Amino acid sequence: MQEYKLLIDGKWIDSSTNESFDDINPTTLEKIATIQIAADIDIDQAVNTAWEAFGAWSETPPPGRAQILFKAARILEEKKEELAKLLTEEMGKVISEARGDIQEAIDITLYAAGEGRRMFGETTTSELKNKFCMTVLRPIGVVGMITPWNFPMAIPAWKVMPALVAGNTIVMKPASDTPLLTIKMVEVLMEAGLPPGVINLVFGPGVSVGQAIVHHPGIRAISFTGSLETGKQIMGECAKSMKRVSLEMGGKNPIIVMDDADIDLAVDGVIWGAFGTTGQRCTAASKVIIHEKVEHEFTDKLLTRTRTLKLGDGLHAKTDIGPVINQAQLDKIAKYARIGQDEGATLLTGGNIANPGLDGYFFEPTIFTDVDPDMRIAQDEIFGPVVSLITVSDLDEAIEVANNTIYGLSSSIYTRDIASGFKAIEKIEAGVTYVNSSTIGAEAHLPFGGVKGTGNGFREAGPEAIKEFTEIKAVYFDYSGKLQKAQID
Ligand code: UN1
Repeated sequence: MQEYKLLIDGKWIDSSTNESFDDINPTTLEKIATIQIAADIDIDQAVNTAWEAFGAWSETPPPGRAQILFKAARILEEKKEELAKLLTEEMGKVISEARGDIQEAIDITLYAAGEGRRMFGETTTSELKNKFCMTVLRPIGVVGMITPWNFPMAIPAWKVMPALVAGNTIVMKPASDTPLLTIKMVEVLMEAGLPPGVINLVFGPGVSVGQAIVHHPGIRAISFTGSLETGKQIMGECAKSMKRVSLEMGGKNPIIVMDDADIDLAVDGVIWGAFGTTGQRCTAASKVIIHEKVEHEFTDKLLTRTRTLKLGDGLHAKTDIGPVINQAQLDKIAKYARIGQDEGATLLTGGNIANPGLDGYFFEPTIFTDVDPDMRIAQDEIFGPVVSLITVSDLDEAIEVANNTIYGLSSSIYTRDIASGFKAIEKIEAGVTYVNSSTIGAEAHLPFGGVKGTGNGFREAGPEAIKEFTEIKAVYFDYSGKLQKAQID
């Protein structure tokens, strides 16, 4: 079994803690790898190294930086199948979704590489003669990244690729449940020619290693994807040192099914949104809001489809649902299945830990009906295969229920009425709205992120990704040869 050390200055070096943790396959509970835990002193070294690398990297013209990303994308394409298999082994999602995770990383790598020739500022006139004004984008410096386990390669790539093309250097802590795919991605970047020290990898718990990154005075910005609770703590810490912080947190994403919807299509969307990735997406559809006129038809069809879903090893092509990531998540999901029943919702199917003949962490796909919008199962992000059905009598009520959440990431409406579709786009408080499609499936060239408790105004992917990782500088170029005074002359 392989042991992974820390990556500092392009070399794998021993951590100073002499401690490590196991990387476990959630399907079989077999150990995949051992990972060394970083000490504060290692993080200091990683930050110093990243600053040393920053000089030359930030001076490399963006199209040159982009060349490395183009090459990395090609290598990722060649290794896609091998990486997808490893991803399923490490994280548990089914192989088709694991391929999607790698593809999403490839997409953002190519997209960010393209941005290398589009790092546009703006030009404008001055209020004075013989003076020219423009904006230029500058890298921030050393950026700290803390990433989750549910998209082990796509989410690290969403952060790393735009940050690199923008000229930053990086100290990164991937999730302890899934560090291998980040390690593989960084190995690919080095193979493509990324200079030593531009990305440094440290591993270990959020409470020690994550906090050390957040506190470090040498880190200028933090990019975090994870829970709202941790995001709030990080934002509070970053306020103390005035670090820029971009946060991508939870969701309680609604699908509205109107009385004029294509019901079969809506059932497909809910199955995919609620149970895809075993419900472990921040975009998962965990709240379905159904018009009372189609409640019975929709619920019957959803139940029939849900009963056909096969739990098992994600490497088998016939498996629909893989395990959840670890024991703590399994316990949390089981707890919410009990909470739903205690609150008075009707458990239509599921609700139990499952045993498909494997040692891993399996939970039955679970549907609650008769859910009141204020119940905890309709409010809290469960991050598992649990969906709550809520009945409403019109679109206004549906939108009110959709917005009755502290989060605002993704959302969806199934309707054949154009006006209902546009009203949902206008009124749902979310960073993403789908019409006649599920809540999941964001593409690399559109901005991704949310409102309210989901984020703090930043967006990842799309053109916004460059903004997350650059500072904008206003430039005044005076060629008059005399002192000109704005607002006065
Ligand atoms: C996440 O769950 O954190 O739209 C990201 C989607 C994916 C990204 C999800 N493309 O579901």
